[in-house]
Amino acid sequence: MTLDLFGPPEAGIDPTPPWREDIAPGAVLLRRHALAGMDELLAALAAVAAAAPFRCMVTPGGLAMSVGMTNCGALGWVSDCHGYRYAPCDPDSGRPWPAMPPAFARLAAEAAAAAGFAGFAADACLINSYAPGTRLSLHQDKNERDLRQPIVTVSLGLPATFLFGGPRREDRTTRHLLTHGDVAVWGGPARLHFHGVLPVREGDHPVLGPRRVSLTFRKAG
Ligand code: MD6
Ligand code: FE
Repeated sequence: MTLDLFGPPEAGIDPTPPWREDIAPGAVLLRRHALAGMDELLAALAAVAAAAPFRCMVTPGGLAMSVGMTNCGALGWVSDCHGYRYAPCDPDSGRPWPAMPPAFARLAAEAAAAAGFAGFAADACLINSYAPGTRLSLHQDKNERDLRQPIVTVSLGLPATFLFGGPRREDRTTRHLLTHGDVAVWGGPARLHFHGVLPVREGDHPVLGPRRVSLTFRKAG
């Protein structure tokens, strides 16, 4: 018997866990990368959500977003009738956003470095909670000051299909099922690529229950 029975690894995929998949120049999925420190990550997530609860923000057009959001770090992503921006305080409480937990900062820096972006120091972490049926439509992240810094997203809980496109909205997109512990990093030539999340399917995750949670790290200021 030979290892040939299992076939050669697919092009671009290193099958050792955690493994990486290049999805575009400058964009990579670090599969299961967050599993190793998961207990600490989830404890920190619970502490942040207790201090700054998830809420549905309002778009500049006046519609309530379906995804629940909160933040931690020096800056938080907020949306209201005036537009999208980063703000140092939680508009619901008037207090600064909870500090970035060390476990969050470490994971973001380490994942960015693994993707080729050394020295990433996130000052903003947007935390999204997707109930089944909720989605994030195709968009670009372009409110950050230094577009040389990448975006790092950690997926937790229910799986979801991530859409990754190109620099123009009409560019074709590829679909990637993100599951618990997967980390996506995009920057460099992919920094302004359109992306989104298809409606999350019904389910009940053993650790997080009926939802997907994502942590999106940015150097915003
Ligand atoms: C995600 N989130 O939740 C990816 N971008 O998996 C985003 O891409 C995002 O939630 C800009 C503003 C809010 C977001
Ligand atoms: Fe985004």
